[in-house]
Amino acid sequence: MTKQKNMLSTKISNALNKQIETEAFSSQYYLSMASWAETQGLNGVASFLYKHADEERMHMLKLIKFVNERGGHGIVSALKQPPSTFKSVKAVFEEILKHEIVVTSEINGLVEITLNGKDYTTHNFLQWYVSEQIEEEALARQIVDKLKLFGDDKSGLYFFDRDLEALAVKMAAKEAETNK
Ligand code: OFO
Repeated sequence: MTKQKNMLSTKISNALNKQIETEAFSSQYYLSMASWAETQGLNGVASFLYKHADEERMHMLKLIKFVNERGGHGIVSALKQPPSTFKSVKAVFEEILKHEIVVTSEINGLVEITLNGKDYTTHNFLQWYVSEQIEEEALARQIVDKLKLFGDDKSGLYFFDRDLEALAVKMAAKEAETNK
């Protein structure tokens, strides 16, 4: 069989499939954090994290569809179980920041692979993820800084929870606007 023009190379297809797994894990990880936050009575934090988990799932789907459109096969793989309990809200957001920094370096690694393989279509597609990572890291950093401000103060946590509820509503509105 002759290879279709503009079809993904095996190397790039495998690398994208690895990213599909990462995005799926991110979604499960944030979902687990959301469920924990809900059991702690932190409904705003939970709403924000449920939304975040949905966004990661969307990142995964976008990749699956791209791989399939380019003649590859997006693979849904088994995932390791994320932690189910967390020390504190601050620990949750510090974990998110740490995780997003790792994801950014994986995206950068993917960009490099596409450049080396002269796959400019995939390189172009990945630019969306490059921008998304800038936003995600900045938001996580902003939230961690905010949490550092009030330490263990309970009323601080109450207002923080309310702020995150508002942020989750804003994220949902933005998503609805994009999907119109
Ligand atoms: Fe998919 O951006 Fe976070 O992980």
